[in-house]
Amino acid sequence: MIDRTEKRSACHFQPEYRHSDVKTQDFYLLIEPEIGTFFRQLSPSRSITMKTPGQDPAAKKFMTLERFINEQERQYANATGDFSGLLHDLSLAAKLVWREVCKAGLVNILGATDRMNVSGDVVKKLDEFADETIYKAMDHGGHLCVMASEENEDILHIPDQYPDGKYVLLYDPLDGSSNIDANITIGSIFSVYRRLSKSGKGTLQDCLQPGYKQVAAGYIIYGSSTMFVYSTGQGVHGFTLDPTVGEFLLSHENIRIPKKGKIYSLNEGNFCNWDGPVQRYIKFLKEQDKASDRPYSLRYIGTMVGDSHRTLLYGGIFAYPGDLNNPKGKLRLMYECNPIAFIIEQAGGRSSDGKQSILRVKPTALHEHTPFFLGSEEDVKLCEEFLKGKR
Ligand code: AHM
Ligand code: MG
Repeated sequence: MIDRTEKRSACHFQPEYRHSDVKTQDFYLLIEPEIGTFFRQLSPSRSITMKTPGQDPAAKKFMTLERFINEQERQYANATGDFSGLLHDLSLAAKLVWREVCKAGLVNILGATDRMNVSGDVVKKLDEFADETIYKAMDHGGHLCVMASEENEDILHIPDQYPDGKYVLLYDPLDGSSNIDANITIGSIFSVYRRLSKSGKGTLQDCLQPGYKQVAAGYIIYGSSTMFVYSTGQGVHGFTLDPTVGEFLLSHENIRIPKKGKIYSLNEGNFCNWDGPVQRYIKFLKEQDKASDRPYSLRYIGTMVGDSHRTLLYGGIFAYPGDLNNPKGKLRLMYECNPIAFIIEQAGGRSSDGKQSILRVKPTALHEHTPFFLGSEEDVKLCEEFLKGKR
């Protein structure tokens, strides 16, 4: 098991910019204007008047992510605020990663480090930054008892000095890492479960829960704009980051995926290695037939968050099937497929491993892979018929 407590000295929360400070009883809150967030700073000796940059009164009328989370919480009489606190921490983590993603072309964080992650991919520096940042943004809130990240082989414990909470967080810190150097959309993905163990440190079993048990899931997409899309099981909501005020603002309320689309999305370069049913399905999508709106268009970014986000909004199907080289495909059940499947199903779509909903798959290992099909209900159903040999 990995104990990351010792890494706290390298904490990224030390603010690099001090545009304004405000004094409270025995500590200062330093505002980080780029992400509109206050950080606690101990042992100050001077008192300075607060000047908050970018404070636009008009922005108050907008629904921020924070306000949305709080208003959702108020609907639950017994809510402790724990879950909302967890989501607030995640939105801060998102802004910290976003800030670095925006600077990726300017500072020396591009390029590969010389080590591989547990799936054998070369780890980019930005992946490491995102991985550590999310961990450090989430480790101290008292909401989580354990975490697991796609970049780390084993579960990640909460440092001893912080309380253990009742939730479990799994995350892919930076999905689509091979696209970083080309300035193409990338994303972060998260998945939240309630713990199974009673108390103390969380365990591997707390992490290995099927996707239908997720209490929340979502992703942050760093594209032409940055969005935070999430669901707590009550629909899917999207918030677009307004960088001038450092807030995610509600831009896509209650997203519903079209029942049927006209786009397919997968790495067709693997065609020769697919089995017959997958090949037949893709050939079918490319045939000419006006009645069924074929041929479909092909779109493929190679970042699952980006391809899934487009599928969520426009409909159609995204897939990463198994092939001769990788019978279970490339995508990871716990970090990539489950959270995205939760979002798509919440939006009225469908997910599948070819036989059943992704959310029903019983996990056996943290980093296991699975064939993955998701998208509009009609498209995924039809695909499943091909996969089951019915077409
Ligand atoms: P990553 O987590 O290392 O970025 O890899 C996952 C990515 C997915 O985002 C994407 O769907 C897939 O790999 C693309 O794979 P391929 O290059 O084989 O098409
Ligand atoms: Mg990934």
